Amino acid sequence: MQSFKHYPIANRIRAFLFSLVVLFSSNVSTAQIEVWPGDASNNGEVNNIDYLFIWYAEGQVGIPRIEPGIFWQAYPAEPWNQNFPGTTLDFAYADCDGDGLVNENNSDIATVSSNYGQVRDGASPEDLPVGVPGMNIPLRLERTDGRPLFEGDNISTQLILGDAENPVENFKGLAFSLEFDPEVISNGFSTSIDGNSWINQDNTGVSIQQRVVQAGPLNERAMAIGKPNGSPSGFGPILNLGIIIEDNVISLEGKDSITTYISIQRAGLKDSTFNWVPLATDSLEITVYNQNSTITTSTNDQELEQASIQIYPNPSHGLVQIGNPANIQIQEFKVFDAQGRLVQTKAVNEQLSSNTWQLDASLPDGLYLIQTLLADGQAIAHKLYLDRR
Ligand SMILES: [Ca+2]
Ligand SMILES: [Ca+2]
Repeated sequence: MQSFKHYPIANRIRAFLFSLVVLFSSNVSTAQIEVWPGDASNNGEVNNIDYLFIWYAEGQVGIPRIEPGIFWQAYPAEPWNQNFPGTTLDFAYADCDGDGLVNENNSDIATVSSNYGQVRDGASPEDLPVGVPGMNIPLRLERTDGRPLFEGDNISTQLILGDAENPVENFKGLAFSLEFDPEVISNGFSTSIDGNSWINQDNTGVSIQQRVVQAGPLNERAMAIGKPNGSPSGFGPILNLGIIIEDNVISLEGKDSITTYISIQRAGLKDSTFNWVPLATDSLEITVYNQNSTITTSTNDQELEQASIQIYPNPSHGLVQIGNPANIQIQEFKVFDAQGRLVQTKAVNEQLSSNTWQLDASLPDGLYLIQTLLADGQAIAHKLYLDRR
């Protein structure tokens, strides 16, 4: 029975002797370090950038912590004496759970997620280089559908990283935040890796971590995308992002449209040398049209005329109804597509009080401009959204 009590002391003596052996058998310092679980970059805060450090150190093996654990506190640890390239940062910091192995499938990644947003005294934000458009690797969201947007609509987008002029070499990880107005854009983004993307042509898998946090009046979707087991080169789409417009956008009331932006902030790209690569980011502009009002592009002078000539319903299933209570003499209607091409004309030979006509069946769904030419030579314009669904 006595002997059981002695085992822990024997273990401690053994650990002490081991550390003496390590101390005298190598020239490098074995001074203990302090690991704050989740802060793999050891800059004092836990955020999406820490995922990149873990993915980079994937598979590294070192000394397990005497006291493993994942609470937000300092844990003493033996340094592994292997650093991230070009830094004095020990891989031991990336072993968030202290089991002696950096592995995204043990709890190292989960520890970043559970301690996300924690900050300790003396934290200093990562210094991310900012790129110049046309000179550095671009990072932007691009819509894959061109149609006008209304409340409740889904927007299909792709995240584009790199282009032919500025391709990505030896990609290891990307961290960035999407900032958006929560009154217009829902938190419910959907994300999927494009199966044909250059980022997974090596078939070693792509890791994604993301979470939504509030950032003042805006919301922030912090994202991290990494390749723990590969470092592909290429350019173009890497991620499909589905974005949802809120059903009820209060600020749209009484207006024809509002414009909002999804901006890319705090973007950092790591390559296989572990350097930060500058990124040139761009915002995605989104215009949401009001389904309940006539959408016009009028100048002030035209507003009276437009008030007396209505084009409805909007969106239209193909049938255009003309409201003309003041019996203004109309000469002709011209229909232009969103690129400004004339796609249909409709002559009117008599005074029109109320009439209907069909948009050409060949016209695809989308936004059109209906120009009404009056007998007195004036032209007025209405936007009309064609949706045959
Ligand atoms: Ca950190
Ligand atoms: Ca670990």
